[in-house]
Amino acid sequence: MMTPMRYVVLVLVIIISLHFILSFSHEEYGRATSLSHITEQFSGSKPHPPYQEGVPDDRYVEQKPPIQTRKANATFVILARNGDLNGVITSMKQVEDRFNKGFQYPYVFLNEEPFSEEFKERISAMTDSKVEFGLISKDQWLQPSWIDEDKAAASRKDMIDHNVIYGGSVPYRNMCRYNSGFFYRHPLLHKYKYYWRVEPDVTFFCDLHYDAYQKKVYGFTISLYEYPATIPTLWNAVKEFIASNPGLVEHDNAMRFISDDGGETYNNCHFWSNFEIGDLDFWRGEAYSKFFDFLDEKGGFYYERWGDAPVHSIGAALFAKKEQIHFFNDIGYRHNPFQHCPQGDLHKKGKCWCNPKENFDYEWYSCLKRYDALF
Ligand SMILES: Nc1nc2c(ncn2[C@@H]2O[C@H](COP(=O)(O)OP(=O)(O)OP(=O)(O)O)[C@@H](O)[C@H]2O)c(=O)[nH]1
Ligand SMILES: [Mg+2]
Repeated sequence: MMTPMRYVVLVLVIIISLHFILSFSHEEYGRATSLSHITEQFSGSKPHPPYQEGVPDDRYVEQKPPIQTRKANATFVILARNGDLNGVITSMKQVEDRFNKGFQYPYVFLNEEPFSEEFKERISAMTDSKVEFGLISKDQWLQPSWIDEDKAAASRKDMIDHNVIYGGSVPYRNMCRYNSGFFYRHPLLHKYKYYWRVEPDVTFFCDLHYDAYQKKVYGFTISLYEYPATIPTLWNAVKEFIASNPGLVEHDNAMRFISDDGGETYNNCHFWSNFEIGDLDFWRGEAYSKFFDFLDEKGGFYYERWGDAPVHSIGAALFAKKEQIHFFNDIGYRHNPFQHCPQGDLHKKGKCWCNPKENFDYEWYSCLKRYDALF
């Protein structure tokens, strides 16, 4: 004879068994009777659309390790303001996807103001590589006190009157001087030998599956003419420096890239420095260090508007061997308004998405023909 208690237990066992069977065989029933769902019902929180549960972990493919091991002691360098964040992210995402996923070279960000938490968080979330954020000391960034401000202000006004691009800007001049003579001395860069400079809002068109740090002194993708109005006395200063330091000039140099008359005049050709892959030790070396100090003492970064592109280019052309200056023909690159788009097999090899017809290399304003003529 079954006691009433036994009936109760039996019924309970049947109900619980049915519950488990239905939970496993009917997804909807399982979800509706799950503890979390019941808790949600009691706590008043709403059910959510299925996509909010995300993709199950087991559907993710394991991340591949870097396809190449890093060969160089190198880093990316990005000088930027907090306000440049979106443009920096645009550039950096492409650097990661086109190249750095396979290498995981680190990044150094530099700014004369502290980077905001938002900047640091959004940048760090973009890469598995090490990222460091550095502060630039004011004495390396700001217009030096020995600059005659009245003279500098008069020059700025004159450039505004003549519509010289960035002619009225002191911060732009600070940036050009810092890039010319200080970035490679920042403590965060001491440990590195090579760097790749990246600017906000640039485009990288092609996949690059080899290590771009090639132990050259200076690499470029676009070369063009400088606005003469920004550098009226730069070449005189360069000639003065050469005359008093003949031993520092490399014998097998690239003078013919920057001068068409054996050094008498500057032809205004320069490598466009918003893209650079270069050797930090070259800038830190005796020849370029003395060259920069000499130019800096002339005050032309403020009395005129000397850019880091002509200053770097003249330095590389004079103090490096011409073979140490490398044209990255396979790096499809755009910084408005110019782009280098690889041609033919290189375009195919890099799976480039730029239109090969839009290529600055041999436009009238490009200096590539002068680089070609060096060899
Ligand atoms: N921290 C900091 N970075 C700056 C400042 N001005 C420019 N930069 C950075 O220096 C680099 C060059 O500045 P750009 O404004 O791009 O100069 P540009 O390439 O000659 O001119 P655009 O044609 O406007 O791009 C970029 O990486 C900028 O983010 C500044 O005042 N502070
Ligand atoms: Mg720029």
